[in-house]
Amino acid sequence: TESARINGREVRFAPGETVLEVARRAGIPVPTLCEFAALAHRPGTCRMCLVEIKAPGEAAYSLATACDTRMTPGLEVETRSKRVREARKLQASLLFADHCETCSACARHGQCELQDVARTVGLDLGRLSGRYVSRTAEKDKTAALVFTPDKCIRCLRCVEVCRQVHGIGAITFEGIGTGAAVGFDGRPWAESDRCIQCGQCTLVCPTGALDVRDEVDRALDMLADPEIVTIFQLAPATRVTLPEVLGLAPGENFEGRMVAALKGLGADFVMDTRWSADVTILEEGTELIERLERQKAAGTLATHPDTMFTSCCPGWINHAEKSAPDILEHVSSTRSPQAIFSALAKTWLPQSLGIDPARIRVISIMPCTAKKDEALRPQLLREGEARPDTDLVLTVRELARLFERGGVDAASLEPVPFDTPFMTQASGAAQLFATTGGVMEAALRTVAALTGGKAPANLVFEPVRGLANTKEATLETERFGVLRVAVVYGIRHVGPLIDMVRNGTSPYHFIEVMACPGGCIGGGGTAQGRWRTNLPVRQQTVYRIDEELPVRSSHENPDVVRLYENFLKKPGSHKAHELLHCGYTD
Ligand code: HC1
Ligand code: SF4
Repeated sequence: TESARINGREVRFAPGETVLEVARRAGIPVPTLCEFAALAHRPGTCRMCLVEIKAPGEAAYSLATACDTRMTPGLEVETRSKRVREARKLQASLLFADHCETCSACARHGQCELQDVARTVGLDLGRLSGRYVSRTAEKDKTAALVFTPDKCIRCLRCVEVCRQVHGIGAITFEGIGTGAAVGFDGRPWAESDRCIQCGQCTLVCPTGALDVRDEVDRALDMLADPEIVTIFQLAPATRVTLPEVLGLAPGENFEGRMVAALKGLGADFVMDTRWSADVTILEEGTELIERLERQKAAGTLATHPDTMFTSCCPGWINHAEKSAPDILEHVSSTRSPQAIFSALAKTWLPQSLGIDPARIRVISIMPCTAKKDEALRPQLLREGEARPDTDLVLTVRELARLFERGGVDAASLEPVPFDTPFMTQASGAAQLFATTGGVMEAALRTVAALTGGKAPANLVFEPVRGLANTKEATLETERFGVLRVAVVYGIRHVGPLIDMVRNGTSPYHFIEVMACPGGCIGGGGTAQGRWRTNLPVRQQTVYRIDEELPVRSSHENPDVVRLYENFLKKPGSHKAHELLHCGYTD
């Protein structure tokens, strides 16, 4: 290593390291905005990380950006001189001069990186205040997301996350001069032929420029209406991702407190999407076994598997429809657990409890932005119904706002169990849905049981666990021989698998695809400003909940067995197809 000095203190560094990296390691703060270490992103557009540098032999210090200036032997760096402080202040005021002045109405207010930097440098708006000319007053909205151009500081983190995670490049840099901002190929966002609505961009955006569409007031309206029966469903990943949104450490299962808080706000029923995840496994597992039977009969089972993809991630479905419609015939027709829950909450539940279905509103709480988009799919509309089965989807971030606006402090409440007896009991397998590999592990448990397969004694399928982008496993079965499966997240990593299926070389019988890093625990509706950092803890919490549940496999969930006995007859039945399956747009 070499040596240099920051603020007169000796620091060691390896060749190639930047001034910013060395300063950070030494615990010396340097404000940044556009830089994003987890994406190795340092476009140098915000100029907030200004420092003074002086190389050996130079007479005077000069200003430089720490993020893209390499440390060199003997370099003298000053991070807090008057000149540095004034330069940063000026830089921050220039950013604010080009930013709409509506902080108090912004969802990021109080948690905005631009505000944080302003406070750090001691921003003084001075003569630049009040002169902002709006780029466009229009917000660009989709069913799930909102882009406010006036809040874009051109850091390009969103462009990078879309490229690196999905390889899609749905977000582009557009316009020139003060009119420049990110955009969507020059079209309205809703018309993008690439964006999958996963919301990863909203997790890395430092300001409120890219965010989820806020529908909290719709939920409050429903809760306040005495004519309406509100039924909440809580997705598997919500209970492990809410703590961070509330500013707490991850690692705890918050479901009991979520139930308590929603009950406190007047929810009529609080139920569990994990229950319908178990139903999903029965439907999807049956579909898979039927496919395998056909291949067995045709003699292609081992040589040319007819690969089936999972269908519960709407980000993945949006991608398949937009960019690979020819493989839709390989996508399971089973609806997602969200959609299955809602279909049954509007049919089986009211029939069993004697409630008028027209009074019911299903509000689903999701870690996901794309679920808002999924809820509006025309393929999910029951015949003769004008209203979608899922009436409203709130992300975990909106749930925290619902608690705030409703005046409940979820963290301080005593946990309360879900409402019984309907649609709440869940297996450990259903909890696993929250993480990459979880849908597959849940399916393997049930498929093994139904086909004479060799499942591990503890039911833990290690090869599909963990946070690798692509995983593979095999299952030996009596009925079908060896089944090969793959698990992938990040649309970028599904490309090679799609190609194999297309050209007939896929060795896999079943492939799980989730769009977001780590699966839903990394969903676009979870905590901002913590991109990928806490995925291992969130995932371990999911595994722990699975182990603690008395029933570990979907087909052994007594509440699901009852559903089939009393209503659907058997998985894959006519009624099950009508309510729990769907087609796609190609
Ligand atoms: Fe997911 Fe799913 S696991 S898609 O990630 O299949 O959002 O949590 O609810 O529907 O169950 C999300 C999570 C969620 C569905 C289930
Ligand atoms: Fe939504 Fe989960 Fe898919 Fe992300 S991985 S788009 S959170 S369903």
